[in-house]
Amino acid sequence: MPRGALIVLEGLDRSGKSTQVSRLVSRLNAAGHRARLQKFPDRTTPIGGMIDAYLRSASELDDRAVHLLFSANRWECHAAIERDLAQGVTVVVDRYAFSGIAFSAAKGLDFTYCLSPDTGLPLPDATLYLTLSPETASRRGAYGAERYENVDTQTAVRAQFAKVAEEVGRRHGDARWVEVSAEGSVEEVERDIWGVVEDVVRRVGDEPVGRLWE
Ligand code: NYM
Ligand code: MG
Repeated sequence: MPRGALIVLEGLDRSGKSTQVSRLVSRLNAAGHRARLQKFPDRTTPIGGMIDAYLRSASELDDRAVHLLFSANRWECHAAIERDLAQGVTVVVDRYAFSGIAFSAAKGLDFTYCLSPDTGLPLPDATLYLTLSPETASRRGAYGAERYENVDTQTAVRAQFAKVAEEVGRRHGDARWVEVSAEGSVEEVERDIWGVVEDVVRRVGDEPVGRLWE
């Protein structure tokens, strides 16, 4: 049986990821692929609950401690992801290790340190990075009330995402990281994402799943 594809959407807050991941899952299922959504952080687990409290500023945590919790939250889900991929289900992921690196490195944690706890996770077949200019972001209205949802942090995170893109290209090849402009309408962005994903899903069926940063 051909395996499913691991497709990640990344981007700054308000880049439209949540809208696009749910449209992508629907479209894949409508096209006859089995697909499901996985969101990180997954706030439904006990570790996710600690992350949620931190993001809502209901708790304070050391920067390294919370970095490791975000990674642990991915590790507690990896077996289910790998099982689904093996059974032919495409897993569409809303944020992954790349957000983990970008947000923690933006706080000043060492870039190489930030990479290491996610080493060995299933490697996405494609990561679609939704790009948004600061001007468009500000036109989309006020940020939410969570930690990191402010212009200064988002600017620093954008710079770290550029480093992450380079690192993915260097370690895993440029084809694994695809920039998609999120400036257009929901339908335009959806069409651009579909143009990439359709090919990936068809192509990876008999390739083994790679390992992140290995
Ligand atoms: N975030 C997300 C991190 O800082 N590290 C991570 O590993 C992940 C997956 O959590 N501002 C941050 C980015 C977001 C915040 O995510 C909550 P969302 O997608 O807004 O629920
Ligand atoms: Mg958010």
